[in-house]
Order: sequence, then structure tokens, then C-alpha cells
Amino acid sequence: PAPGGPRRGALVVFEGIDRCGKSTQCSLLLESLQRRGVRAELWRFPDRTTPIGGLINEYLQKKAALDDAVIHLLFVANRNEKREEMLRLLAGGTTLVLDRYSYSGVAYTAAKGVPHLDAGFCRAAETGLPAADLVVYLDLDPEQSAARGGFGSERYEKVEFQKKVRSQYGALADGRWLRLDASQPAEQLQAQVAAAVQRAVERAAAGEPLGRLWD
Ligand code: 2DT
Ligand code: MG
Repeated sequence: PAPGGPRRGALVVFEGIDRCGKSTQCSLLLESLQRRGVRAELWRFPDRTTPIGGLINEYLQKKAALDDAVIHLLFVANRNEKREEMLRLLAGGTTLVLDRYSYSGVAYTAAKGVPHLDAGFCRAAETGLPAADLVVYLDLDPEQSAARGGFGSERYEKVEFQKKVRSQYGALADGRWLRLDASQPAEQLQAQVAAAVQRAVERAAAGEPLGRLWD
């Protein structure tokens, strides 16, 4: 970083199938970061509050039918409409915790098995967005996530589909992923999350450049 300039924040992403515990872990993490005096914000994707997010919401709630390529690209657009703000916050020293991001975009669309929307196509569409410094992947057997009170009524919330999503996630993992067994108690998981996030925050503050999808 420039001498005297702000130390950048870290981009921390939570991923996993529906009902694996992402939202709980995100909230616990945000509290622990703030307790330690780390400036941080929690966002989620899709961001259903924008006009594009409204279309996505209707699709997920099955109030609208959309072509698979179109909904895929709306999810991508929904991230791009927040791109500048993400970069600005990170550069200014805020750590961003994201409940889902581009990795969901790839895993869920590729899981559909539509030939022209394979993982290669999906990854290409995310090009240029900032890459996560750390992906916390909460791995859970879809039979177990379903047993946690069942899935809701949104599109994709079916055990068979979730199994395909899980296998797509498996193919995406790289050196920046921390895979955690999400069947552990929440407090036990949080201790592992907090330790890994602290290291990511320190690396970012020390000047490790923000990556770009897909480097
Ligand atoms: P939530 O249940 O977390 O609100 O997610 N999804 C999400 C995609 O298909 N593509 C994406 O790019 C993103 C971010 C995952 C809503 C659902 O939307 C799926 C579950
Ligand atoms: Mg959901």
C-alpha cells in the first residue's frame, strides 16, 4: 500500500448449498470482527433490493420464468452493479463478508447441466470481478441440510439438485478455499472461520494485491 495510505480490507466469501449454515456463520463472523475493531460489512448475493435483484427474486420465488442463460446473466449483472462499491470499500480498508458470490453463480448454473451453460461459460461470465481472498466453503451432505428443517419453497431447494450443486462446488475449490465440515456445532465452526479470516485480513492489510476472477 502507499505509505500512510489505507490498508485494504479483505474479501471473504461464504459458499455452500442451501441451509448449510452460511448466514449464521456470516453473522457470527461480523460480530467477532467488529468486537476486534476490524471495520467490516456483511453483504449477500443475490442483492434482491436492486431492480435486477427484484427480477432474480421473482425467478427464485417461481413468480417468473426466465431462460437459464438470462437468469444466469442477471446474477452476474447483480454482482457487477455492486462492483465499484465493493472495490471502493475494500480499498478504503473495509473487510467485506459476502454470503454467496460468483462461486454460487458457477455452481448453481453449471449444476443444471445445460450444454451451452457449462462451468467454463459460467466462469467466463464472472471475469473482472474481484476474487475472494478467502472462500469459506461449508460442506454438507444435502440429505443432512434437508433434515435441518427442510428446504423452503424456492427454486433449487431440492435434494437431487443440491447434490449436483455440491459436486460443482467440489470442482471449483482452489488454494484460497477453506473447506469446513458444516455438520459441526456452530461455535466450533466459528472458531475455525475466525482464525482463517484473521489471517486473510492480515495478508490484505500487509499489501497482498486483490485478485481478479479467475487468477
Ligand atoms: P439465497 O438462498 O442465499 O438467498 O440464494 N444463486 C445465487 C445462483 O443461482 N446464482 C448466483 O449467482 C447466486 C449468488 C443460490 C438464493 C439462491 O440463488 C442461487 C440460491
Ligand atoms: Mg435459499
